[in-house]
Amino acid sequence: MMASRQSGNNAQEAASPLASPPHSNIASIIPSLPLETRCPPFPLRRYANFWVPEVILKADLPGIHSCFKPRPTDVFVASFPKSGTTWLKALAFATLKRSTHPPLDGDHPLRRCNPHDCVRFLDANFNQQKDELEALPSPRVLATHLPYSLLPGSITGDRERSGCRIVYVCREPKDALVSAWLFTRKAASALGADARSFTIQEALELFCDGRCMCGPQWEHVLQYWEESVRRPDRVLFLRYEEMLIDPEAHVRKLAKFMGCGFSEEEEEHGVVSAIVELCSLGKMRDMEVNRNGSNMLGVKNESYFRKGVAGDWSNHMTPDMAQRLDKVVEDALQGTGFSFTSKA
Ligand code: PAP
Repeated sequence: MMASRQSGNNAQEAASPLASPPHSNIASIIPSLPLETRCPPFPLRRYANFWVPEVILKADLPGIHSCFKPRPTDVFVASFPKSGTTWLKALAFATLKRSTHPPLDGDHPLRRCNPHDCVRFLDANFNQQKDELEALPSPRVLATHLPYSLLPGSITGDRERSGCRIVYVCREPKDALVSAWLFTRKAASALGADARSFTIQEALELFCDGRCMCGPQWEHVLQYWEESVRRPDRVLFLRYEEMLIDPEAHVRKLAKFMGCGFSEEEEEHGVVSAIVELCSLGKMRDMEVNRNGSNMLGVKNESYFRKGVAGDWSNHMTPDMAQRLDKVVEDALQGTGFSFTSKA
């Protein structure tokens, strides 16, 4: 297993003392951090080896580190963007809350709200929503796109003995890139950027360089994977492609991990398949709230539900482009024990 490798392409940036945690006083060092403005919709800064939206570094990260009070019962859905977050949010919420909200309930929150409204991102407007998060009843399901190394010790358990439970979903890099590129082109204007002319070639170059939201993607994945190997009782590592093949097995695994495994009676009553059905792409996409609603930033809920398959990259990338990214990822993962194609 790897320990503290340098990531990205600029060793000088990585070695800068300004670019390492701990995360106190981040706001004052932001102007000195490397800046990337070519990756819509947000300007990114390179901090502690990851390219993070400036807005998160300015407000959300300091807020989370100083004010967020995790509970031992909290479950975090963690992911690199466009890796299956929306689906995992829905599955985790439906599974953990099934005693108060049975999946067949016609008034289930997931039939009224988009999964991103049922399970909030900690790193999206944290300071504005912290009281709301505090008011949520336990057990809470929350979410983050932050790299593991940027989470406070109170969540990861470095400072307190138990820490929270984290469920991570990983996706094959080419599919994550294509999904992000298409989403950005569609949703960027709501986020204050015009990405209509953002080509897949540009997106690929930036992605290969790690210059995308919370990139490098493989480093993001690797951190959580390593932690899942080190502390399997605290970090569950799932793969989007495997979830697609057998969603029911993953829901059972998820429930067990969250400490709420299914009883024989629930199994007999088909609760697992009801959860899978409720959270399926087809069902979610057809719900009124997801067809016509939008989030507080103005991004349409429908943008979160596209094809939901493995291998769609081949419809948008040439074999040469795919080879380029595969090689970057293969080189970066050498000696780590992790692979996107096989169960490590
Ligand atoms: P986010 O990072 O903005 O939250 P995220 O949910 O991680 O996005 O990724 C979106 C992808 O998950 C989309 O993939 P695609 O672009 O390749 O199609 C989306 O279609 C897929 N997705 C959303 N909901 C589901 C679901 N219920 N089942 C399977 N895949 C889903």
